[in-house]
This record gives sequence, C-alpha cells and structure tokens, in this order.
Amino acid sequence: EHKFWSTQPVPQMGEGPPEVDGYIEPSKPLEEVRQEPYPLPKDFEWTVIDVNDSGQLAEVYELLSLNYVEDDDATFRFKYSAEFLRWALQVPGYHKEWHIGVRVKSNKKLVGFISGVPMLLRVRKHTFMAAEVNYLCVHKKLRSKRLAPVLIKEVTRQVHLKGIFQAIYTGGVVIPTPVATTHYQHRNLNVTKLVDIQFSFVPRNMTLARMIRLNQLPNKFQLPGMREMTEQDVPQVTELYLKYMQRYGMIPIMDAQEIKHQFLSGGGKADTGNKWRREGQVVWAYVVENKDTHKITDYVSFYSLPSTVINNPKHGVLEAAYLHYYASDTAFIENADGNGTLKERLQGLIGDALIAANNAKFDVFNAVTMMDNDLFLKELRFATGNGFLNFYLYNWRTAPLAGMKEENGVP
Ligand code: YNC
Ligand code: MG
Repeated sequence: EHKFWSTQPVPQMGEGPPEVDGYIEPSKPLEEVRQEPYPLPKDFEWTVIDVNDSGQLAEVYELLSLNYVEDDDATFRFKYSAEFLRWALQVPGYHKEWHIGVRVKSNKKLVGFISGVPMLLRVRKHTFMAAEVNYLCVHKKLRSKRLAPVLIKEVTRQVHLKGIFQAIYTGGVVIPTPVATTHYQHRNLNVTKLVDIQFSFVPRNMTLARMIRLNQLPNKFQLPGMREMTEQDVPQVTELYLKYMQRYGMIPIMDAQEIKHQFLSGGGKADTGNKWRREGQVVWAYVVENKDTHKITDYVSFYSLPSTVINNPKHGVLEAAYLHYYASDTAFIENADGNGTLKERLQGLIGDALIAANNAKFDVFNAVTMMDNDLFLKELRFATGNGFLNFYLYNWRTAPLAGMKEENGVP
C-alpha cells in the first residue's frame, strides 16, 4: 500500500497502541549517519536555501504560492508570505542545512522544497529534541514521480546529522499513522466576501443580512486589561505558557527566547494606516494584565496565513487569521466549578482575539479542534469546515492523543 511509509520508522496502520512509549529505531552515532546526499533523478540537484537571502526566500515563496496545499475542490491555495516563511524557518537555533531545495540542473529553477526546524518536544512524560518538518512541496508538473520520498529522506539525513532522531509533522493526508486528528473550524468575519468567494454559504432559513448581523463584533476589547503584548511581558508569558501547557499530552517546550520569537517577531514595523495591523505583520499577540497586581493572567495570539482564491474575478486573496497559542491562569483556580470558569474566560479571551482580527481586516478566523478549543468554538460561532489536520510523529510510539488533551496533565 504505502511503498515508502512502510519502510519508515513510524507506527504502521493497525498496530494498536504501544505498551510503553518510546522510539522505534535507536539513535545512531554520527559516523553511522549517511554522509552523502541521496541521489536525485539526473536532471535535478540539491540546494540549501539561505532564508536570509531575499532572492532565495522569494523563490520559496513563489514555489509555494503556486504549488502548495489546496483544498479538495481546488478553490483555495495557501499563500504563505515571505515574511511568514522567514519567521517560521528562522526559529532560535535553526539549522540552515534543514532548508532544502531541489533545482532543475539546466536552468536552476526551484521545483521542490522541504524544511525542518528544531524544537524541544514533550510527548506525555518524555521530552526530547525533534525536528518540526513542514512546507514539503513538489512543483505541479513533477508530481507522482516519487520525488517526495527523496526529499523526506534527505531532510531526515540532515536532521540525523545534527544528532536528532525524532520529528513531528502535520498534514491533510492520511498516512501511517496519525497520533492525533483535528478538524478545521472557521469563524466568519467578513461575511459578504466569504459568501462571494463561496467559502461560506447562506443556509436555508437565513438571509445574508441576518448572517452579517449574527457575526457582527464590537470594535473594542471586552476583557478588562486586554492589551497588545510587549517585550516586557516575555518572562511572565513564558511562565504562564509552561504552566498552562501541562494540560496537554504533546507540546513544544519553549524558553523565553522562543516565546519572544513565536509571539513578537515576524514582519515589519511600518504603519499601514490601520492601528490593528503593521506592514507585513505575521503574528498578533495580546495579554491581559491585572490592573492591581500587574500580573499577566492570560494571553492569546494568532497569525496571518492568506490563501489565493483560485479563479475568482472579484477577490484574489482570502485573508485568514489562525489561532496560535493562548493560556489563562483561570485554569489553576482551585475549586473552579468544573471547567465553568475557564470556559467563560476563554470565551472572553478568544472573543477579544476575534475582535482584534476583525479590526485588522481579516476575512475569517480559523482554529482546529484541539487544546481547550471545545470550550469556546460553538459559543463564538465557529463552524466545522471540510479540512482535517492530522498530527504525526516520526520514530516515536505513543497511544493516540485526542486533541492533545486526553490526560489533562502529565502523569
Ligand atoms: C505528505 N503530505 O504517501 P507512500 S504537509 C508525507 N506527507 O508515499 P510522490 C506524503 N508523505 O504512500 P507527489 C505526503 N504527501 O507510497 C504524499 N506523501 O508510502 C507520500 N502537494 O510521493 C505518499 N504539501 O513524490 C507516497 O508524490 C509518496 O509528487 C508519493 O508529492 C507529494 O509539509 C507532495 O500537500 C506532498 O507538493 C510533495 O503532492 C506534493 O504528490 C505536493 O510520488 C501540495 O509521498 C503541497 C502539500 C504537504 C504539506 C508537510 C509535512 C510533510 C511531512 C513529511 C514527512 C516528514 C517525516 C519526518 C522527517 C524527519 C525525520 C527525522 C528525524
Ligand atoms: Mg514526485
């Protein structure tokens, strides 16, 4: 069935949950890692992409904007910005050798890409370095020629050369074997445009006017103390992040430098005339500061990932915001009535993120069914989309995680 994946150290379909968590194949000493690049078909050559070189970054941007992930009906295609790609690929401690391209030998055209970035990953009670692999892309004209397995093997080799033997990745496709499966959820902001581009539909028994009214948002934050995050907040946000994320079974462990990168970098600083959006801004982050104690009690962030609207005469781009990280110290209040208090709090917090995204002129706000999102998705008018997002681990066995949540805390 899976000519490539059946040869890889991943749980095979139908294996069932393991008795104990652990690796599938042991780590190798450096001298046992293959030293030469894997062979490519004769017309192609490997290239290391230098993300600091705006010309090379533009080549990756162009390859992805024309050939990356589309929805099932080929109506929308992800259009990651160059600023986004730089942000995603240049995390603290990144390795330039993990930004791998394939060029046509004759004209040097970039036709393939795959990347990894390092992260400290906790899966249940084990914590280890892993590569987060993403942006696998082969030009449309070169599909089904088994280039993808070569790209995957080459990034694996480069990861091994740094002494790392585990990886995490996501995809819409189902391959052996998801550790978690989540569904996309969409919250309409610009209803008229979403209906125009057939992203959303006016249901029976509903009018466009009523749909617009139901999705209307205030333009001011509702939670007292909500404000944009600044660099001074990084230590407190880091602390809250680590504490809150103990709720889940699979998370990146981040230090202050990584938190700063995830929440406060990406894009330029220049004015756009809209105080809710800076020029080329990639990520938005807000905190709630307690007026009396000046403690940060909550934070929420989202990032910009537009999609090309394929073949629409009126609109070329769908401006989508994606929910990133959030936390609330309400989760630690003792004797809270079940999740009642947290539920209300998250509705307020994510509700304010919707307000920020709407003011920043996003058309839609997306999330997936994981973390504590089930506490607010319905109430905030998110609707289930067609897409899935499956999570995968390479060379690690663990029982499936329902939305990363399962245990609610580390055993
Ligand atoms: C996929 N998305 O099953 P079998 S997500 C993994 N992830 O192998 P060919 C995939 N594997 O089943 P094509 C995959 N898609 O025979 C396909 N495959 O064992 C497998 N699309 O290769 C597939 N980007 O070259 C099959 O297929 C084999 O020409 C077939 O190329 C595939 O970034 C692709 O969706 C995806 O650009 C490049 O369709 C192409 O179709 C394309 O004949 C649009 O390949 C863009 C798109 C994928 C987005 C992503 C995460 C990638 C993770 C890769 C796995 C990483 C493993 C960990 C490595 C480090 C380990 C350490 C340590
Ligand atoms: Mg191919």
